Amino acid sequence: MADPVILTCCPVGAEVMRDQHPGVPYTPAEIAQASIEAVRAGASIVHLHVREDDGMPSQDPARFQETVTRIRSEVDCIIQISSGGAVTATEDERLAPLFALDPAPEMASLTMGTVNFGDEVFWNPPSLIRRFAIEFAARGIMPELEIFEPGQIQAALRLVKQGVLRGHLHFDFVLGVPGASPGTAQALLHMVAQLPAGATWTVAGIGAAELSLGMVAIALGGHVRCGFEDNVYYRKGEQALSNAQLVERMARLADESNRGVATPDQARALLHLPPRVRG
Ligand code: KMH
Ligand code: ZN
Repeated sequence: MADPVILTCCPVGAEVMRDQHPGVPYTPAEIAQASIEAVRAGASIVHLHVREDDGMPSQDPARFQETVTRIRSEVDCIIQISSGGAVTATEDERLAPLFALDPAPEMASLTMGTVNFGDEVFWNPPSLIRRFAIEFAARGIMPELEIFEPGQIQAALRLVKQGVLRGHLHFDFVLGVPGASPGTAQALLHMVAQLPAGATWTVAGIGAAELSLGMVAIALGGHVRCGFEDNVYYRKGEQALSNAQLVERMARLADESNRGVATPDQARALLHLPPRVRG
């Protein structure tokens, strides 16, 4: 039987605002509550961004700390801090929560290259990636290698060859960002085919691709990310009730496909993380 599906919930990103969905969580309490509900619905990883109270994107370590502490007080899950932040964040701002969080998080995202991001540019030159990878390793933080374009897989494999990235490799294919790789099965298959043996992967489809690529990933043996960072719709024209509702649907699909969902400890084992609870 195939491995259980690791569901990641991304309850809020840096872009989607309340004018697009009134339930987008902004405060640490709101983001923590959405995360807790998502974990109870089957997510074993929470990919975390924070906002200011007015919804502006933030990398404020204190807001991350409060959010993580609130989540930890209710549920066990793997916390994955965003080191991507918003396109406007500086390198130091993006790293700040990783330096400050106590204990260090188990995971953080690490994007493997610069990519067009709608009308913006998400800036990730090789020097930034290398610096982030070294800082992660120094703190025992496992990177989720975020891939927006196929060449970024080669950038990751180059860092493996150079010894900068070590240990188990876990990729996240973010597909369907306007102006970047499309949210299609063909794009996903093209990327999965380039992974080295033993690597694990997740797909984060943007908008309607969250559901379609989630189903493809479940069928292929991959893992799935869903949540308001990527998509606020349950179906065309109908907003999702909550992040948890999106996770619940993916958990049902994983069950129907005879894979089921991974518990946090099963996810740790599949990702070669130590079997322990940290921040
Ligand atoms: N908000 C995007 C510019 C990540 O979390 O690492 C970057 C992003 C990636 O969301
Ligand atoms: Zn993110």
